[in-house]
Amino acid sequence: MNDENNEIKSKINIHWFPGHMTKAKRGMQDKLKMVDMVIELRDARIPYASRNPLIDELTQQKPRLIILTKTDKAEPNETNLWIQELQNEYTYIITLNILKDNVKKAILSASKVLMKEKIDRQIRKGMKPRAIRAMVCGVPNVGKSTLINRLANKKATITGDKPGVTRALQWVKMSSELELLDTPGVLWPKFEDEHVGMMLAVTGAINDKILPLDEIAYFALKYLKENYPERLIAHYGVELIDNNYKLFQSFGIKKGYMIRGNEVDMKRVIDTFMKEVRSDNFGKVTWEKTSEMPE
Ligand SMILES: Nc1nc2c(ncn2[C@@H]2O[C@H](COP(=O)(O)OP(=O)(O)OP(=O)(O)O)[C@@H](O)[C@H]2O)c(=O)[nH]1
Ligand SMILES: [Mg+2]
Repeated sequence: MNDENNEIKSKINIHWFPGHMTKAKRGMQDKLKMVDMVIELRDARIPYASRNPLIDELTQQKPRLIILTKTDKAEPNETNLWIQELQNEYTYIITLNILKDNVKKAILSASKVLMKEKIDRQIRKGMKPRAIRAMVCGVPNVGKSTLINRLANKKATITGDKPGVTRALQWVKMSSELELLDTPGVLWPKFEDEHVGMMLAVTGAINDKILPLDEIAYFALKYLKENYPERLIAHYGVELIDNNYKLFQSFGIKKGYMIRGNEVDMKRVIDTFMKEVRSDNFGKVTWEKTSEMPE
């Protein structure tokens, strides 16, 4: 392992399980007794790294719907391969662009399938089926609150394009059929695998304030150069030279990010590059391919 990776690992391990996540974990544990099922969101760009072992551990006993979100930002072919892979493990898994797709229809029909036995039992007893209560969980910034707002047709919870927006658990009623519990995005206290930390950092699930952002940017640049070189060329209009420091400098020159006359403002270059990486400036990018994942 080189020094660069050591640096990233130590910084992530020290700071990345803030107090509100410990509280959230306890809150989720408490509320689990009250919910019928769990809706777990994972990021379609990083389906392996955004699987949260803490959620696996907490929610084992509950029926679980897995949703790969942000499919508009991931490569469709890769997403299909991931679905095939994950179908071996889970009963119900769907993909959603939460901003555009018909989320109501998708969630309601999936929930009814997962809850069928319970609903049938209530009907047999002559009862009107009670609203399904679902806990929505997943890593920070994956789209939990956005999903709930779309289901409720209103801004019932706060959303934002950064991790750690939701701080407390909150019930939101969608209809007489479905009630949802929004939860703060949680990570887990220690990354066993440094690749996972890197993936979560690249896609914006970890607060930048605790990250060595330039290391993350070098990693992202390397991956994009290897996998989507033509998109980088098209976006920046520069030749892709081997030396990544010099390449970042050439991005800065192209964008006119200069300080003190003729020096490139590297901080601005890196910050802008990471913003572009996390939006769709380089097209649809899947950061984890099924073919490269451990068994
Ligand atoms: N492109 C795209 N953006 C999405 C999608 N789902 C959510 N977003 C965006 O992702 C950002 C984070 O959404 P939130 O709903 O706040 O995420 P969260 O999971 O509640 O995050 P925390 O509360 O911080 O854990 C927002 O800017 C959303 O607009 C999606 O399917 N596609
Ligand atoms: Mg939220």
